[in-house]
Amino acid sequence: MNLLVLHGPNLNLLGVREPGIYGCATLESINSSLHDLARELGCTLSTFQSNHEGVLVDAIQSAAGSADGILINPAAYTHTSVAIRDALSAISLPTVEVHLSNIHRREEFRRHSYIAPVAAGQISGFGADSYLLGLRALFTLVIKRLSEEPGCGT
Ligand code: CA2
Repeated sequence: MNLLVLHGPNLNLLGVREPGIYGCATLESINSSLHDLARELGCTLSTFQSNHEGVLVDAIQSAAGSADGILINPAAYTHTSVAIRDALSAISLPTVEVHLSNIHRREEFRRHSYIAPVAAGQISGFGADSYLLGLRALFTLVIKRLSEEPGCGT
């Protein structure tokens, strides 16, 4: 199983600015913990960060042929991007949305996610652990999907 982790804009600044909201973990340390967990679960993982909407759309489209599921923190694009939502909807791979902060406890504009309706679920508010919980959720989802495929025993 090959899973893709996508990080949206400004998440490259993690651990450098605003530790009060987003914690002290850097993007590198989050990716490293995700790789450790993937090894434990027995799957492979690719991680990618971009500050650009179209680049994230390209990465999602490319995942159609190479990944079994997507873990995504769309960051600010969560609240604005029909393009990312449409890309996820088009490829229809199992997707889990994660956020470091609890987006429902913050400003009103963060409560709406364009991504949530095309994701299997959303994990929000557990800091860097949101990613690890999200990876476990995605892994379980993909295992279930693969075992439900016709010709696989059902
Ligand atoms: O809580 C999350 O994970 C967010 O996706 C983070 C986004 C925010 O727009 C979403 O509403 C919730 C912002 C990511 C910006 O990351 C920074 C990290 C360090 C310093 C400044 C920004």
